[in-house]
Amino acid sequence: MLNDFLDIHPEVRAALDNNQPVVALESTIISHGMPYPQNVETALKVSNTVREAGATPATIAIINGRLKVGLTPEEIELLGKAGQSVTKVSRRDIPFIVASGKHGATTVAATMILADMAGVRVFATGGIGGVHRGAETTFDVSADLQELAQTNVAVVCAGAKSILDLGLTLEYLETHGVPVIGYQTESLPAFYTQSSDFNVDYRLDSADEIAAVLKAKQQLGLKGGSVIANPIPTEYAMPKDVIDSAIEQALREADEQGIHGKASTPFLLARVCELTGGDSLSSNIQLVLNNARLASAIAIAYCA
Ligand code: PSU
Ligand code: MN
Repeated sequence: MLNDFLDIHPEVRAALDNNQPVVALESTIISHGMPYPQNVETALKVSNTVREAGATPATIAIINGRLKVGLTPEEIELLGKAGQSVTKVSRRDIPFIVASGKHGATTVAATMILADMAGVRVFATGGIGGVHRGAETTFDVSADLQELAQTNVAVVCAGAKSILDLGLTLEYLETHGVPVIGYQTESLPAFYTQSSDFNVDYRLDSADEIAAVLKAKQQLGLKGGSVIANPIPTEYAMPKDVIDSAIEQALREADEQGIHGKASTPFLLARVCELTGGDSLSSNIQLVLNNARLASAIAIAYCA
């Protein structure tokens, strides 16, 4: 065992020992990113999608103070049912949840840390945290970005939501040497929509090409992660005006109610979902499944 605090699920352990592809999945998206029961249904569906694509899923969380790489369906249900009452755990929070023996749902940053401890190199999620709009006064920059700067895990996402400042998020990633790869696109996807006003750094059109870049980065000893931005499939994308106005309203309400810190992203996600009458949730579910498929293909190519 690499680490006394770490429990790697036997199925994940076996895959890693045999150089078989593994895809990490996060748990804040379960507890804080979607409502129950869609959160649990989606998490189980994402795991199945990874399996069907030929890789082993490893959902990551903290359960009773143990760092878990690979959850049982019962553990996924527990986190989904508990929802926002589970602690949202980023890098800062990990030792507190371990020391107190509690449960924690891991953000992109914390999931990357645990994946790295276990040796899992590819991770699928919905959206990463980023530089929030208005960050020039609030300083609200997600710890996900700093983690991408230092931890060797590639994150497949659908770009970044426009609750964030996409331009500043790209600038931050550039400064910290984190490449943003567009899968079959030059435009940075904006989560609910396939494109934005910003371009990715590199467009790559196949999982093999992406895996080759990840390998080269690893072999060169360049620390840090990569962002692989995978546009939402056309049929599930949302009309730009509908999603933009819901986001504007959610941002205004967050400001009026003084929502800040770690509560900000979950508040905005939940409000956008309510304001679009659940349409944004269906898009969210589909793009996560789409990311799980691409991440599996990359993990398979990476192991080949
Ligand atoms: N963006 C989403 N869905 C999510 C999150 C972000 O579209 O569920 C979650 C992820 O777990 C991400 C976290 O790591 O929010 C970022 O939170 P913060 O902005 O507080 O760092
Ligand atoms: Mn923040």
